[in-house]
Amino acid sequence: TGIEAFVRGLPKTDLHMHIEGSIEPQLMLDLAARNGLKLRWDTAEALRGAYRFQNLQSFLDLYFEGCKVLVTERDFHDVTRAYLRRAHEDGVIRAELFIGPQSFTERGTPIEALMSGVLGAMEEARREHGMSLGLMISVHRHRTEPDAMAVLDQVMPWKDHIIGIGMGGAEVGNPPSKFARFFQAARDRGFRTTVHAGEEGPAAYVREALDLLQVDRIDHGNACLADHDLVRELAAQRVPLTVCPLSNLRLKVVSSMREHPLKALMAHGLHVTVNSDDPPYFDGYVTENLLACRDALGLSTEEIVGLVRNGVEAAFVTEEERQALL
Ligand code: ES4
Ligand code: ZN
Repeated sequence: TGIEAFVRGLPKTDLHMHIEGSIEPQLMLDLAARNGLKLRWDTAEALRGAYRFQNLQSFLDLYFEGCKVLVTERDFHDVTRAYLRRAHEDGVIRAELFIGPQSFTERGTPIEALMSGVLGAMEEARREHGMSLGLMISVHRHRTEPDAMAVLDQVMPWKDHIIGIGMGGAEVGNPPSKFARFFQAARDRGFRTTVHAGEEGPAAYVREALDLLQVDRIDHGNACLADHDLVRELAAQRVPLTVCPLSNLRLKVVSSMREHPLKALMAHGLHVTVNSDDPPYFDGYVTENLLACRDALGLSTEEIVGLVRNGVEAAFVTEEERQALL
């Protein structure tokens, strides 16, 4: 339709996506075969059919199972290349990619294989598609703070190829405060920071992210609406929220797209961006996320353009590069 082509054609950002959550089902089967691994599904349709979740944990269980197919440098290269090609076709001009090394290093994959594969594919996409790209290292909040510190140490040889540090994983019971020293260390080493907060967790976790971790962005952030003082501060400081509407739907953070708080967040003057999170698992890249919001919430063309522009403003780029993207 007209609006679909219009949204796909808009130069967009994807600031909240996980490389290991971007493996399309057929690629997962191909990588499993290549590595001599047996999956519980033998067709792409059967695997896609398993992408039905009750909550964040039920998703994480399947997602960490899927991570097992990423073993060699070539695997990390191929999955990153596939995402970037698809995002480029979707009209993404700037992507910031999370990878969580702990899922792979715990099984003996050397950090070098992971970093070389991902960074090599990113360099190719810059050259072939003209994309602007940044890599962010994400740690797991359901593991310990010393584990996170070890990741920070492991990736320091690639410091100049990493734009930021983030954190995901099982949110409830693992508040930002558990990682205060880790985020201080990340900031001391010159990284931008972001943290998943207020996805399943309460507004208090978003508050901790802002005050204790002093992050530059909040990933998700939906729950902030329960705390009016917090909303005021987030708006006044223009802290970007990387919202992922279809992720929220599929993980039952919202019961339907019509209940999604995107418009409420926008109405409070928050710096809202729309992102894909884990596209095949949640059945949508950035365009589908924007269109789902438009259909359910009645976004105007101006509101869609505003959300897309917010993404460019929230990107971890120099002012010079931001001007070039606008
Ligand atoms: C997540 Cl560790 C991780 N990866 C992908 N998506 C996520 N959502 C919350 N934590
Ligand atoms: Zn995420």
